[in-house]
Amino acid sequence: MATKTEQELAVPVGVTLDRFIMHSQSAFPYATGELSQLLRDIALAGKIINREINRAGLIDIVGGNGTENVQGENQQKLDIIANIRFIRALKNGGEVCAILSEEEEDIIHTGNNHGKYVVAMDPLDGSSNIDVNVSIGSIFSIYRRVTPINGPASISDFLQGGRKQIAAGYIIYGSSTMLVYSTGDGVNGFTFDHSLGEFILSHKNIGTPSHGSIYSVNEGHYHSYPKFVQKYIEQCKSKSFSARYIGSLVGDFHRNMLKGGIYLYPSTNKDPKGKLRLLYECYPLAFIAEKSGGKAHDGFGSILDIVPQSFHQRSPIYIGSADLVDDVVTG
Ligand code: P6P
Repeated sequence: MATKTEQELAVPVGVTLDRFIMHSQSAFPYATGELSQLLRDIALAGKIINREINRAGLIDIVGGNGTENVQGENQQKLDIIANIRFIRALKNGGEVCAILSEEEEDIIHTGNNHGKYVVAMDPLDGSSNIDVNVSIGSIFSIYRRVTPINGPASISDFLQGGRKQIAAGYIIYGSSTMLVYSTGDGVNGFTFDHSLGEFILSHKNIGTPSHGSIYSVNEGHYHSYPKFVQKYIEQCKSKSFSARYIGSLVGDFHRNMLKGGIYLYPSTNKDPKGKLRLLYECYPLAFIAEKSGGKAHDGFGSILDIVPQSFHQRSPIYIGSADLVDDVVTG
C-alpha cells in the first residue's frame, strides 16, 4: 500500500487574512498600513460577534432587548452586542475617526481624530432570524475622511456617495462564518477556521455569474410592488426560476453572488422609498456586486450613483447577476 508523502500528509493551512492583507498592501507602494489595520479591526469584531452568536442560546442573549433603534425597529440583544463590539474594535484600532451605525441616530466620534477613515455599518442585519438559527450578517463601508485630519469628523465624511467608498464588505454568520470584502480590486472571501482562530482565504476573486435562475423577493408584498416588478416576478415564474428568500439580506446576497441570481427589495406602500438603508446596506453590497461583475440598481440608475442626502435614508434595490438586474430595470 503506497504511503502518503509528507506533502500529502501536511495539508497546507492556506493564506490567512493577515497574510493576504499584507500582500495586497505591498501592491500599493504608498500604502502606509492604516487601511490594513482597519480591515484587521473589522475581522476581530467579526470573530467576537461570531463567538457571541454561537453561544447566544446558551447565555440568554437571543430575543428582543425591549428597546427600539433609530429606525423604530425592535432591537435584538445581539444587535446591541454587535454594535458595541464593532464600536469598541474600531475605537481601539485607532484608524477610524467616526462611525455611522444603523443602531445609532448620529455619528459616533471615536476620539481618534488622527484617523484617516470613517466606517458606516449595519452591525447585525437580519437579526430577527437569530432565534431561528438562520444566517445573519454584518455589513461595512469604508471612506477616507474629507474633513481635516486631527479635527472632528462630520456629516460630509459620510455623505460622499457610493463611488467614494475605498472598501466595503460583509461578514456572514452561517453554516460557516465568512468575511467577504473588496478594496476595489476584486472580491475575496475568507472562511473562519475556529481551530486556528483565523480567517483563511477560501473564495479567491469571486465573480458573480452574469445570469442565474434564482430570485429573492418577499412575494407577500407582491400587490404593493411597482408594476415592472410584478411583471418581472411573473417572468421568473414563467421561466421556472427558483424562489429563494430567507429574510436575511446578507444570506440571500451571498448565495446569489456565488450561484447567480437576483435580490429585490422594491418600494412598497409601507416603505415607499424601499426598506434597505443606502449608506450601510445598499452602497457596500452594491460595491461588492459591481467589483465581482454584478450590478446594483434602484430602478433609475446604479445604486452607487445615488446622491446621499441623510444618514439613514432608504432605497429600493435590485442587486445580483448583471443580466437579471437588466431584465428588471429595462422591463
Ligand atoms: P421583509 C432584515 O430586516 C432586512 O433588513 C434584510 O436583511 C431582509 O432581506 C429584509 O429586511 C426582510 O424584509 O419585509 O421581507 O421581512
